[in-house]
This record gives sequence, structure tokens and C-alpha cells, in this order.
Amino acid sequence: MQFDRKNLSDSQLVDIYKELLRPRMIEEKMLVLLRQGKISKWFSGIGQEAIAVGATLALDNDEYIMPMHRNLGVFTTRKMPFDKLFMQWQGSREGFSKGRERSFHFGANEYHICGMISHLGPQLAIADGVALAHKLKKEKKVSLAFSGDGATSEGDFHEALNVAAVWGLPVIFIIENNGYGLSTPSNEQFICEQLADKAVGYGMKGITIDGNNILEVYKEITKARLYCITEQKPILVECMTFRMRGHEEASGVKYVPKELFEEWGKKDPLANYEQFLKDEGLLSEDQVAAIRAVIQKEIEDGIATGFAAPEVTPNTDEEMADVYAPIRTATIPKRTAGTEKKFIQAITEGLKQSMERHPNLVLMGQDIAEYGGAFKVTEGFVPLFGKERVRNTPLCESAIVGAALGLSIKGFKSMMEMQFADFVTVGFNQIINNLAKIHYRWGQNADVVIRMPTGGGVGAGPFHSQSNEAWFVHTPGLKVVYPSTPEDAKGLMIAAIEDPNPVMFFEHKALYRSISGPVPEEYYTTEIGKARIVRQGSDISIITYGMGVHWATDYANKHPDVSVDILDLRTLLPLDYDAIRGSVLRTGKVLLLHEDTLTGGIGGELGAWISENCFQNLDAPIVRCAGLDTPIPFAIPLEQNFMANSRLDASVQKLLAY
Ligand SMILES: Cc1ncc(C[n+]2csc(CCOP(=O)(O)OP(=O)(O)O)c2C)c(N)n1
Repeated sequence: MQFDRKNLSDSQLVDIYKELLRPRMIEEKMLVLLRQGKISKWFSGIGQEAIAVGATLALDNDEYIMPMHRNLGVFTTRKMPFDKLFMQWQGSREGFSKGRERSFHFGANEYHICGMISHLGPQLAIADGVALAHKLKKEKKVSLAFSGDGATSEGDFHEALNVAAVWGLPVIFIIENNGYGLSTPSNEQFICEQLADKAVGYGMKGITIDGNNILEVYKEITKARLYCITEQKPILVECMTFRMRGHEEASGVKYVPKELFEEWGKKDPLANYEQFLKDEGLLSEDQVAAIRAVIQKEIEDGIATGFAAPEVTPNTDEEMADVYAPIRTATIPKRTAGTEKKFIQAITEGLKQSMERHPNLVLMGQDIAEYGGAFKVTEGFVPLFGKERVRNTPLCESAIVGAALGLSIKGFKSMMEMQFADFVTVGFNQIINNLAKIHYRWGQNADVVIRMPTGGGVGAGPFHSQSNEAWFVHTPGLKVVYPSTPEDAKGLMIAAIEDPNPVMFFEHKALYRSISGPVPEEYYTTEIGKARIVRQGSDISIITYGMGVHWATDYANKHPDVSVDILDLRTLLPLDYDAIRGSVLRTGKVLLLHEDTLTGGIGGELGAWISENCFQNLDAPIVRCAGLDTPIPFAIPLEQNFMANSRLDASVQKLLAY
């Protein structure tokens, strides 16, 4: 192995050795502890350390790194104290995630590290968002994300690289090509010659380097960093290396030919670098022993502290409280009655005033810039706020949700428009597993609003009509908001953007231009989590939201003989249980109404809560009226038959009969 010291001083060269040695020694100790049954699981990076260490050394300490499961060297080179790291791995409260996350699945903003989720690829787009923040603030900084060779097969890899290239983002994407993804060899994973070849397809620079040569990694990432900053472009760096141990320790290495271990054993990054320093006269055996002794003590001390730490004691209140970031802004009441506006105008106004209020708010979505979005919600925004803040995106929902999270890490707010709520399926993982869970996992909030033009009634067929709010209500960490009036649409939109948590904002498309109502001109918020009594009644309660509010109101207007109490939930997560109880108490007969399909819909959850908590106040079984348990059909008569509204009268009569 050839080492080129360039202009590195003697002491720098020795310091690099220390950084390279530390993760190796920690790992060797972890393997001993594993064999002794003292720790549970370990993903080894032995043989690959030069990549994590060299790359981290090449960055400024305030530049974000998105590491993977073999990148202990990132954490040690950023000087995370070993005792805290060890407590993290032991699930101690004193670790980085209060015992909630395993292995390397955590981040820490003081070290500018954003930890992975198990799904691998989603890391990459977060780096896009961080780099976008640098670009918008005109900072001369990069972000750096790691991927294994296996994870390059994920769609997230393609999307993140494409967005970075199209938007000119200063991101270094590093692939650690260690030849295997678990047991699958590279030739069953991809068939291009080198993974760096993929770069050209995205219009970006790609290079392949020796990942076992620490000085080469350091030099190339240093150059890559300057390139990204000066050119305002991403780069793909493929680092050739080898995984000297199993995927994780329990899984063994039977599938790897022995010769490969021999071949790569000779290329060990640590042994070769140590020999180079010795050959250069910069390191003696005594010095090696002395350096090892210092690290050894650091490790032993850390382990002693880690094992002495008490097992975490669950505190349910704290567990629940940490799911969401605290809200720091009070509700801003409306001051005027307002003027008549369409539902869609109210949403536009809420967004526009939020853009004025929050200079750090960025809007992203397909066709939302000059074109104004599929429904024209952001029409006219580009001249007001510029294309940097009103961003057309490539067609890649997952990467944009990931980028939104990256923006939040850098203190930005963002709104992403799903062109249709149906398309959220291809951004699902980032929402459910990254946005929703990150605050609970390690205290980072996801200040993101995802707008969801939803619902049927316009003959748009199975993939432009779905109501999918229930998917998100089942996910702790998200908020789910669903206005039914123009006034609420504006107030809830502003509240959603003020809220530091991820908010799924459902807008019924059929309401956009069909309903109008008074909307105050000023900036105000409608509190998230508070339902609205639409009208009070004494015969039956209809508890509903979105389009259901209009169905229920029409029904009540047409049936003055029935005294209907209508509750508009407005927020589905969290639910306003006081308001639900209040409605049940007024009537004793409950009809739960929603456009979404019946089975697994919100009605089931509401029914369960009411029967558990208000059973003594019920005079009849709870009745649900919902969409048919089918996909939403295209032909109008079929769609009408699908809709809950077509069964509303029968449901009311059934309830009244008790
Ligand atoms: C979406 C997803 N599918 C499958 C897995 C299971 N899994 C974890 S690591 C891994 C192999 C990853 O290989 P690679 O990206 O090359 O990284 P390496 O482990 O070699 O460092 C697999 C299949 C996962 N974590 N996430």
C-alpha cells in the first residue's frame, strides 16, 4: 500500500494513527464482551475504519455526517466520550437516546451527527436537506452521507443523488463498497463495473478510491469537500474495502471465500498505516504501546462507567411526553370575522402569511413553483418569495421528505406538497420511520408540514381519491390535521407551520372550490387538537371531520325533525377527547362518519374510546358509517355507492330506532 503524506506534518500523521486505532481497539474489546455475553449485538467495521476516520477528519466539526452501522470511526473521531457511547450501546438512560435506540441508530447535534434508521437508504436524502440549508444560507459547508454497496440498490439512493445533482447541493455521498450486503455478493446486487459509474447518470462527478488507505481517503475527501463548496455540486465517492467480520457478529462468514480474507487481510488499513509510520521513523514500538495504553484506559474507564450505570427505569409520562417536541408559541386568536373566501384561497392565504412570518420556511413539491401546483395553491408565490423558497422538486417523494428533515436539523421549517395524498405511499418510510420517530429517539424535531390533497367525489379513480389519514393516525410522533371549513383551513395551516412537529395536513380536494366561508384577514392559529362543535343537538351525535362535516350538516338541514349534534374533529391526532365526551353526553347516541373505508378507519378507534370511557352515557350501540371496504371506483354511480354519504340516512335511522 502506497502512502503519500503530502504536506501533512509528522504530528498530524501520528494523530491520524491515533484516530484510526481508537475504533479498532474499541471494536476488539466489544468482540470480547460479546463472547462473554456482556453485550447483545455488534456490527463490526473492522477493516473499514479508514473510511469513517479519514472522511470525518477531512470535514469541519460543524459539518453534518450521516453515518451507517459500521462507522464507529465517525463517532470516535468526533470525540464522543466513550463512556457515553458505551452507555448508549447498553441502553442506559445516560446514553444519547435515553435507552430508546440501539447500536448506531442515534444522532447528536452537538457532534453534528444524524444517526441512521435501520432502513439504510433514507440517510442519504437527509444530507440533501442539510446541504440545501447551507446553500440557502450561503455557507461554505458540506454534508456527508454514507451508504453501503447493498443500500445503493434502494430507491432512496437514486432519489437522493438525483435531487442533490439537480439542486446543486454540496453533499459528499460515500459508498463503502465492502463486497457484500449481508450475504449477498456485489455481483448479485448490481452489474455496473464500479458503483461510482452511477454518478454520470445523475450528472455528477464520481470517483473510486482505496478505502483502506487512510491518507488517500483523507486527501480525496478533503478535495471533494472543496469541490462541493466551490462548484456547489455533489460528488459520489466509492471507497473500495472489505468487511473482515460477519454482517453482525452472530451471523458468521461462511459465505465468504477464505482467500478474500487473506487478500484483504494484507490490506488492513491499520497495520499498513502503522508500518508506514514506522518506516518513516515517526512511530516506534514503544510509542505504539504508549498510545495503546492511553486508549486502553479510556476504554476500560468507559466500560466501567457503562456497566455501573443503573438499568433504565421506565417513566411512562416522560416516554409519552418525548414523542413530540414542545410547542413554544401560544395560540394566536383571530380578531375579525373575516371576508368570504373559498376553501382553497384560505389555504393559500395561510401559506402566504406563513412565508411572510417565517423567513426560514421553504416550500417544496412537484410543479409548485411557476405552475402554482396541481391545484394552484401556490400560484403567484414565486414572484413574492423566489424560487429558492418555492421549490419545484423532481418526482421523488421519499427524497423530498428526507430533505425536509435535513432542513429541520438546520433550523428551517418546510412544507412539502404531495401532489395527491395517494402518492404519499412512495414517501411513506421517511414519514413513518424518520419524521415521526426522531424526536422520541434522540430529541431532534422534524419541523415539517406535509400537505395532502385528499378524498374522492370527483370521479378520479382508485389512485387520486383515497382517504389515507388512518395510516398516519396510527403513528405516534405525527400530528394529523383535517379542516372542513375555510376559516379552519387557514388557522390550522398556520398552526401546523408554527408547530415544530411533523404535521400531516389533509385538504379535501372536493372542498377546494365548492365551499366558501368567512376567513379573517389577519394571521391567526386554530389550535391543533381542538374539535369544533358545529351544532348542538339532543337526538344523535354525528362525530366526523372533513367532507363528513358537510354531509352531516346537509343531512341535519334536510331533517329538521331530528336534533343532530355535529362534532367536527378538525384534528385526528391528537384527538379532542373532552369534546367527544361532551357530544356523547348531549345525545347518548353516536354515529361515527367518515369517507375513509370502514375497517381500520378512525371510526373504530373512536368507537373503542367511547365505549371504554362513556359506556354509561350510551343509549344505543355506536354506529359507524364509512366508505365501502373496496378501492375507490372511477365511474360516478360506483363512486357514489362507495361513499358513506349514500348510507348516512340508513345509519341515522338505525340509530334512531333504539
Ligand atoms: C430496507 C431494508 N432492507 C433490509 C435490511 C436488512 N439489512 C440490514 S444491513 C443489510 C445489508 C446492507 O448491506 P450494505 O448496504 O452493503 O452495507 P454493509 O452492511 O455491507 O456495510 C441488510 C440487507 C434493512 N436494514 N433495511
